[in-house]
Amino acid sequence: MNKLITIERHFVEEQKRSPHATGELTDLLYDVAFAAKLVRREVVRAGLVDILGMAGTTNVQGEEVKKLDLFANEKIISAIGQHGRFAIMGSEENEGTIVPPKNESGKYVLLFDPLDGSSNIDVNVSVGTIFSIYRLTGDNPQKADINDCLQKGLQQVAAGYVIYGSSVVMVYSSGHGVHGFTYDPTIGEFLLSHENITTPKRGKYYSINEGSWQQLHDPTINYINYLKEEDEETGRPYSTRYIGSLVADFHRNLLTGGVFVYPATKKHPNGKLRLMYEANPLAFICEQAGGRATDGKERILDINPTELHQRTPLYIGSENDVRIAEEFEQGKR
Ligand code: AHM
Ligand code: MG
Repeated sequence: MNKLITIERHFVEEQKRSPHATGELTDLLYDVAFAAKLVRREVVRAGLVDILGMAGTTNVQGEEVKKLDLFANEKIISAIGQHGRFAIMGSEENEGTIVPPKNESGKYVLLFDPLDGSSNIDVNVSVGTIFSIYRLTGDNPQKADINDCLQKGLQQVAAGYVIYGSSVVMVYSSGHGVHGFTYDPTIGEFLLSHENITTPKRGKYYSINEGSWQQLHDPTINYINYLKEEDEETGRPYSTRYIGSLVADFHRNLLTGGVFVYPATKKHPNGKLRLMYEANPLAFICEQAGGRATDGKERILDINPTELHQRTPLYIGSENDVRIAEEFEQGKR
């Protein structure tokens, strides 16, 4: 029988690999996994919304039913905030930063997208939580402010995501490879299912919202047309796969190889996706798995952020595919 390794055990083993580790990162990753279980509990009941009550109404217990993304946001803030391990947090659902009640000892920053893929929430299609962890820039948690949140992606100490799909999977990296855990609801544990994920150098899928074709700039159009050309040697044409939940599209491409593109468009000059909540954490994971992530000109992890909710164009996935996308974007092809 295969050895069962829980996520907690894995965090502890990872910690032993860093001689100066204090165990704090292990604790806060465990907090994130715990919060994911709370969100999962609600997501799997989403189909019961007709019985339990629509968002904005009152359910049979007389409680107000919350929209799932707002529910996830509140759960994560309260589950994670209560231990005081994070001095400051930022969520895609909150305009400003969040200071947890017990912030006297936390040395870390948490940025997260509580439930990504909002258009898929009500139709039983996979959605996800994305998170990103940084160290405070100073050593006084009481002085933590927005500048602690506005660090380059390269400064992340850990990042990951949870997919609520046909099974629930948590993928994370603390800088020593990428590892995936599948939730076993019968024992309430995330179990190691994907150790040391590496992404193929070249993929077979491309993921873009082609409905916005008229809004695309020429370099992007040329790149997508290139992926559709027939060429046996380079494995083209690629197949299209687009779920519309970034986490799910990214996860599939990570495992099978491929490129996800949300470019700058005529309507959205900076793209749609958020640098701090979506692009940076996934870029960290992707690079750790041997992939690449860019805005077309600059490596995502090198971008100097200026705003919490800053948007960025995103090309992410298999190294060779992203390199070719960059060549198109930079007019080299
Ligand atoms: P959200 O944070 O409101 O859910 O938006 C982000 C989502 C991503 O999950 C997905 O990749 C993208 O929006 C899809 O956008 P579009 O509908 O424009 O293709
Ligand atoms: Mg999102």
